[in-house]
Amino acid sequence: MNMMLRRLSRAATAGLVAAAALTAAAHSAEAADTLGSAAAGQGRYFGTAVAAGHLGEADYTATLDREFGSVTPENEMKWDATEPSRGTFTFTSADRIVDHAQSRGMDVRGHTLVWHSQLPSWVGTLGASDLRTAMKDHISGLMGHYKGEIHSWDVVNEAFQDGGSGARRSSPFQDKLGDGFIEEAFRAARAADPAAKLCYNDYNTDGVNAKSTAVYNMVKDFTSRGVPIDCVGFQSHFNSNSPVPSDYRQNLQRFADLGVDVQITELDIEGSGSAQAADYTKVVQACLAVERCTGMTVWGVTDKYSWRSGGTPLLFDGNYAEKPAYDAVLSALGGPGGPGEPGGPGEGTATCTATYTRTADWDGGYNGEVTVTAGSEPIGSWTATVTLPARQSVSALWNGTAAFNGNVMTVRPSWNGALAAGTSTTFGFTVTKNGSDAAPAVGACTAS
Ligand code: G2I
Repeated sequence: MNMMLRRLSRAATAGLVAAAALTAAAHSAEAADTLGSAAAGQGRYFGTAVAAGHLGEADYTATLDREFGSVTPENEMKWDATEPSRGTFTFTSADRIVDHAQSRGMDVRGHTLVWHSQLPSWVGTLGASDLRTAMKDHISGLMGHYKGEIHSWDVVNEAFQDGGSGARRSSPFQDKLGDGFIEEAFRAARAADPAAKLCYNDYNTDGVNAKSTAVYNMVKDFTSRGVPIDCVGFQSHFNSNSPVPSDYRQNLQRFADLGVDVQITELDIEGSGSAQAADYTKVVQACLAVERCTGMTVWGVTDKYSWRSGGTPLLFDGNYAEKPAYDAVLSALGGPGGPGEPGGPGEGTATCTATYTRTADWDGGYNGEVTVTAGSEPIGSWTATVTLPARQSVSALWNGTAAFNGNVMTVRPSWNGALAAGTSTTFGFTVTKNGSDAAPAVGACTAS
């Protein structure tokens, strides 16, 4: 309620109070037939990056307003856009986006306060003491202007290097203030807007790797010492060089287990057709499988304005037509065309097969692996049964979740439910033999 009151107080100056209140109510009453409303039905937000310069384009704005529940200014809140010279703040473009969002009942993510890129040159000329003051002034100036109006802020963006070192990236902040600049930024951010969730945001941290582990260790240190941090943003810019990692969900979960929210902040996946759709489904399913994954943002409305436009990585094509990836996301969010829904997988045509192999064997046990392959239709999810011989028991299972009924193990996917036509995934398990070396029987695979 406080947030609503503060939000309306800035909107009131633009004469938007009534419109904001009315459309917010209308928004929440919508059926789950858009990305935003379907995600809301799962307790998540579904957002997009927005560029102020496109808001005058009718198709752009119609698509934005219809589909999305949250917006992130793509460039308009960055340091070069908001404080081009020291102490002089300009909010015109960012205000356009925030006012538009509020008038349609959408929430706003703030991106980004402290980043080595899109940094005006004056920042790099400052000595350490001045730089510290300028960083805190930037945080309080920008966050203060939108106090109570931003659900989550990317306080620090991309502060870690790629590669295996786990080191911090060189920047004026890192080079002059040392590792502590991140903590100082988060403390200043909490003071500037206590209602906003404070996020650390980065890329190539989507799977478990050296970079994400370095971020993980920082977040763990922050939470153990009471440094204010509420969320971690996973940019999730994917393509063939950087595919959706197989341990995406596990990585989100390990951060969530530290006691912070996780958000998918800049999602785009280069590609087209059913392969792109299947990748999007994996991402949505991963978020939905992690209770503290509070929402997803795609990095733009239409392929034609994407920073990677050549890779057609978004949900709407250049004519604002819904792509297969759009249908897949809506379906994964439980909207029309979802598993078992009219037109969705499981309506009657989707099939899968399951085949078993013993992959390791030792005196007291063995490892089994089941390969699940989709038939000629894409599937949203699958179920496979494994019947164990008498005396055997399962001591571990991976890439699936199991329910037991006597010696029958029913396995459903963990992150790997969505399969494009003809493609496969595997799950594995370790069995304790208890004196029986017989093979388990794998029953029929059911697709949905
Ligand atoms: O690079 C993709 C994203 C990676 N994570 C942080 C995000 O903030 C970043 O977004 C992109 C924007 O999508 C681009 O639109 O950040 C780029 C800059 O680092 C943005 O590109 C810039 C161009 O480089 C400028 O020439 C242009 O003036 O967009 C500016 C505004 O259109």
